[in-house]
Amino acid sequence: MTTDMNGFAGRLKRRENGGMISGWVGIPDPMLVNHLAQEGFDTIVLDMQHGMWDMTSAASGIAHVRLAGKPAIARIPVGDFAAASRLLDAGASAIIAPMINSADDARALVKATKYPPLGERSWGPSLALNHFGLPAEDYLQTANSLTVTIAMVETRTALDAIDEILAVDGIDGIFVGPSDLSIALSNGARLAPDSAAIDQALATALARCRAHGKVICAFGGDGARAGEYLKLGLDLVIAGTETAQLRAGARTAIQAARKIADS
Ligand code: 3PY
Ligand code: MG
Repeated sequence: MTTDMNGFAGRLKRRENGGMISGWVGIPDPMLVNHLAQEGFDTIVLDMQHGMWDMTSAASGIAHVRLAGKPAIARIPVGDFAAASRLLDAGASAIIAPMINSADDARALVKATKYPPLGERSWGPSLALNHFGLPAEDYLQTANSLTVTIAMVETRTALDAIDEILAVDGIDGIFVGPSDLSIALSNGARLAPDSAAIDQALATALARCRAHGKVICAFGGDGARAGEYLKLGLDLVIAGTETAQLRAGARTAIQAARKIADS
């Protein structure tokens, strides 16, 4: 299957086909993401915050996602805006930045991910030119709209500042992290990503994103949760991690084998 990889940002913003479903991979193996990208995912996120990707493996992972005809997204470690810029240079179509709690955080993110006049991204998109198939001048003129900058909202502070974060020029949207948000909203008492408190926060975040004309994404622990998010109107959702999907697939195969053997 091939998609228009360079059209990713436009398709995301238009919410084509009722929203996107993305893979989510923490195991730093480019071949693994290439396999996963053969499935019906619209894109794959390489998670550098809690996953084990380093810059070299991530650059290779981005190439292997694109080799499967899909655009790649990278989630950077907290506050590592220099990594955001390098990942865009390596050909990432979007950056997800965790723990963006204020307009100042959002501006720092934009500074690293958008060329002037929006930011101060430094020039050097060596692999991105190859992957996007664009001459340097065309990449310079279009990169700010071809790539997507997404701020994670996953604390009480961020939720309170959501309008200020969304108002920052160059922030294309937000990504709700329901695990951290549930911990924050309960003052550390609960890990409850599927709770009513999170549903309420998601509804608020969705309304604010729509008011600002920006995209909203969220992490879903499994396919059912991802489906609920899409039904709610989110633009890009995660349907669980690669490890959860791998282990669920193994469990299903073992159960199927035992069921027939024991019948
Ligand atoms: C969260 O739920 O806190 C996330 O960061 C998603 O991985
Ligand atoms: Mg988080």
